[in-house]
Amino acid sequence: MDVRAAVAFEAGKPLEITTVQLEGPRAGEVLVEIKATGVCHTDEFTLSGADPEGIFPAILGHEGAGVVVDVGPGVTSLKKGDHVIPLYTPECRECEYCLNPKTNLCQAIRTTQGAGLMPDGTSRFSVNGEKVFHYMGTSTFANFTVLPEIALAKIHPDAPFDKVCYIGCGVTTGIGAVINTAKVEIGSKAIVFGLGGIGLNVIQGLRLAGADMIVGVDLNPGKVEMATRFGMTHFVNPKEVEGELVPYLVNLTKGGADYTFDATGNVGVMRTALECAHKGWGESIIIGVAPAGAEISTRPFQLVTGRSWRGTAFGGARGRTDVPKIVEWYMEGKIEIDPMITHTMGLEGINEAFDLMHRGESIRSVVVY
Ligand code: NAD
Ligand code: DAO
Ligand code: ZN
Ligand code: ZN
Repeated sequence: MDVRAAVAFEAGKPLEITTVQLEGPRAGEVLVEIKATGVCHTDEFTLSGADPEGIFPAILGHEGAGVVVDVGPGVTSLKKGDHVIPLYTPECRECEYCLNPKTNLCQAIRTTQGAGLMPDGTSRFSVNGEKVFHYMGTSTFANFTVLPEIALAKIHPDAPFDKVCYIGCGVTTGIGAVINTAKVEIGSKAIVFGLGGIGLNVIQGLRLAGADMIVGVDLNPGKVEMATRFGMTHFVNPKEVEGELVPYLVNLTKGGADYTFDATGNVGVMRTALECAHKGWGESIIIGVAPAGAEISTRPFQLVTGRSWRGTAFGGARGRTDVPKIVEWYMEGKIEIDPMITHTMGLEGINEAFDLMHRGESIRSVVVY
């Protein structure tokens, strides 16, 4: 079938809106009509060429929501008409990783997904007979896409697509980092570096978890209003701190934070985040994705004296199990999403979403098909 898609033909070039051919679902696969998709920093990272695993031409996008229109042979958990959120971290419930409660990194389709292909090693997308690669197993910058059954979470049928698409990455990553990865306790002190689309969700996760002190750190003072609305109790702009940032933050938190989170992707910030975690027990969680070749460093004594460094992908969430629950939290008003969606546009306007992100003017732009 012909579908409309924003195709990344080359790194560093704007997406091209064009007609693409999509093959129907094969065994274990599902055809989904994408109704809305967020544009995340990670799409920009890949489009810019900074992603060492970036493959072109490809259909990017990994923060979607839509409706099942067809299922391939052997699909049992989904049917036509179901509302779904695509999962770039699938959940097969059978692999060694899914069976280990310590991780959410299902490996069932990891190799082919990383190569921009469906699990049988082929692509469903082409332009004039030339192969176009999938991206993160999701490719939500197309109005129809094909995914493995294990990479789809079935959600509440009344959930608004243009809001809950954000649960496909940013919301789950931020809230999950707090609840699943850090397991923050009531009364904790926390510091969040980077108040963008991920950091704001870390902040609302901390509020949900009952943290007492939620310090936000960002170079852009334009982020303060939104972060305060979501639960930030103190703001620090590193540009306005005289002297070193670490002792300033340790002093502010009276000894260091119980939990710190990097949501910038900057390795210098990651070091600061580790070092302002409390001696003896502070945990620092890396969420940000650093550029190719970047490395983190600190003095080992920081770890010897009880701080720990950890990381999280998709907020440690098991998508088919956890994403429907987060959608319910949104429907019940336990979490907020709407104010973070600062811009919406049609597919034709998708490059503007990247421009807004570069200028630091958006939290989330959502493309509505
Ligand atoms: P964003 O661009 O919306 O936000 C980043 C924020 O960091 C901005 O507000 C910016 O002003 C601030 N910032 C930049 N440099 C800073 C510095 N030196 N000190 C303090 N603040 C600084 O990006 P986002 O969408 O929130 O994504 C954040 C990171 O999370 C990215 O690296 C992204 O790739 C990554 N990410 C990771 C996962 C995961 O599963 N681990 C999932 C999604 C996104
Ligand atoms: O299992 O080896 C693996 C890779 C899992 C990929 C998880 C990606 C999470 C970080 C990328 C940002 C997503 C928007
Ligand atoms: Zn698995
Ligand atoms: Zn994302």
